Amino acid sequence: MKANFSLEGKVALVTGAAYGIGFAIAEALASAGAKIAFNCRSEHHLEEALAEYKAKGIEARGYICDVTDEDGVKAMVADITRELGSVDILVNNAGIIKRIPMHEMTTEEFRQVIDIDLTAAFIMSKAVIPAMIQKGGGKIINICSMMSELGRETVSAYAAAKGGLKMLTRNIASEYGEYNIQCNGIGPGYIATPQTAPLREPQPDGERHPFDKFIISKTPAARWGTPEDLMGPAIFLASEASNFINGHILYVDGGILAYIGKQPK
Ligand code: NAP
Ligand code: GCO
Repeated sequence: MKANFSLEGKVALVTGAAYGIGFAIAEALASAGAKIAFNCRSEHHLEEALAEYKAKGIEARGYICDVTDEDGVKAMVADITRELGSVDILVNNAGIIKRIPMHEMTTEEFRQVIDIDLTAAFIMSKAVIPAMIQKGGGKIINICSMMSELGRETVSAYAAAKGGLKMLTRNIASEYGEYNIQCNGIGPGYIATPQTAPLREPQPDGERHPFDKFIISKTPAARWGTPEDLMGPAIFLASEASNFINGHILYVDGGILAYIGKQPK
């Protein structure tokens, strides 16, 4: 038996794929043969992304839809089903972070992060699971984080959401595995995207940002990841090659979680 990585004939919906990790994952799934749908909130981001997909020879369908808006999500999934076919592969990628010390964070700010990074994966998955059951299977990939396993100062809401997303992943796998639905997570390490740009901003004296140096020293690969580092893992978890993998979080972190760190000089 040969491993089958082809996504020919599949419809993939990648949330928040206007740029960053989502864009690279959508590009990867398209390269394996999938038809691509994506969403984001800003019209400006949507237009730019559509032009970028086109420049890469990808005919992606883009939708303005906030993943926390359940009615909007249902309408988008209905449009995709009508225009491309029912969703075979859902990638819950849309996410935000707020870096605020926990004792200074408002409850509203905490809830906003939980809404986008955790509750939306529930809303999105709910919207596609019935059609997957009817069709005889499907793939859901949740974009988790180092913060599904680790904490650090200022990211309490994000870590709570991404830890929750890891467990939602395991629960979807548990609840729908019998319908041939595989739900797995990808846990990216520190990836150079707009979300992490403030952590890489050079200092006024031209020195690298202290967090930038810290991450390089914490990563055995000794570099930041790129969105392209997530392409192969996404194709694998979206394809038949991973049909007996369910409820797993695949960390793509250059070795961060394996490493105790360098001793101080
Ligand atoms: P990013 O550069 O900030 O991109 C986020 C994308 O999500 C954009 O397309 C954005 O477009 C969209 N988006 C945000 N909120 C949305 C909402 N409510 N509804 C619909 N779309 C929304 O982020 P990234 O670094 O690529 O991260 C993508 C995912 O990977 C996130 O879940 C993030 O937590 C996770 N992650 C990132 C890293 C990292 O180091 N970068 C590491 C681990 C995990 P609009 O603004 O137009 O909506
Ligand atoms: C932070 C970062 C992280 C990354 C990523 C790590 O402030 O620590 O933004 O949380 O984005 O999720 O895997």
